[in-house]
Amino acid sequence: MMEHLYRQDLMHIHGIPLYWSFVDNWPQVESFQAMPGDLLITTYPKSGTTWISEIVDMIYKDGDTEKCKQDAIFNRVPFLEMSCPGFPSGTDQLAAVPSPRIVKTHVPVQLLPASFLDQDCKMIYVARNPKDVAVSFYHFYLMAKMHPDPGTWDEFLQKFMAGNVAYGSWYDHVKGWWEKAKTHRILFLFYEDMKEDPEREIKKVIQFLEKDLKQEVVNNILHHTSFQEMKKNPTTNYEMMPAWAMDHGVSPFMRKGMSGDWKNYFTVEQNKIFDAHYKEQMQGSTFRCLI
Ligand code: A3P
Ligand code: EST
Repeated sequence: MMEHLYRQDLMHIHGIPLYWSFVDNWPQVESFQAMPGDLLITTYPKSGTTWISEIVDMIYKDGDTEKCKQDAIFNRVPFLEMSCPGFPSGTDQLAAVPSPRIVKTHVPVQLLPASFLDQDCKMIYVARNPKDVAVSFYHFYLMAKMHPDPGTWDEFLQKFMAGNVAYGSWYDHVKGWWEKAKTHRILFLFYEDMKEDPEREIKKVIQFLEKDLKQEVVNNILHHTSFQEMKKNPTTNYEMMPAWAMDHGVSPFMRKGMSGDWKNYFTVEQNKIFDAHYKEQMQGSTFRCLI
């Protein structure tokens, strides 16, 4: 029934490859009016967006699991640039949410609606090892048929390195946001740090949001936002999305949730080429992450 939406080529919005269905609503994205109390969660896709979203929403709700379970994560934290037949647009969803809102976006920094900067909104960026991002993105392409056909893993990896995937170059994305974080209120986090010591990273978020939560509440947030819990929670695992949009039988949204899964996909040769390309792309930047 919705097959006509599937597997079409990406379009370009200000030079960035994006889903064709996002194009029509772009004027609403550009003119989006952020409010001073809005918090922006900004990531390159597959970097832990859903994870940090659930953590932040739990902090906003003082660790009340029941309140969080009242609605799907994609409604509690609307996706700014989302637009697709059969769904409310992100901008329409946000218009109905009372302040203080939590907003999700994947846009590269140069496409960020100006109002977020004008209002000096707080933002949280999460970066992840690009090798794991590529593997996760490949599986997302397979299960969410709005994406073009990814081809073989090797073909997809080449597209990823060339920035010929949704949201464009991972390298440009992290470099752009890394620079922005030097002058704006942006908490810059890493997926691998969150895996290594989630309590430490959650406490950073609590401090950044100027909240004061009891250790007992922190423990509850830790438990509720663990991969195992989020995988079985229908409000966080995306199983509330219609099956035509996401086929969890092909690959579940909550796939593995680990650091270093790339080692199961990259050949020795692919890894060598990737490392050389990474070095070339990231030279001149002070950004560092695990690869
Ligand atoms: P994998 O495909 O490697 O498993 P995003 O939310 O940005 O789309 O990112 C999705 C990735 O984050 C998936 O990675 C998913 O499994 C992982 N993820 C989601 N929740 C997580 C959690 N609580 N802990 C660790 N990883 C999580
Ligand atoms: C893209 C990135 C992301 O982090 C989350 C989502 C959730 C909603 C997805 C969208 C996406 C990609 C395009 C869709 C959309 C639901 C319908 C549309 O087909 C899969």
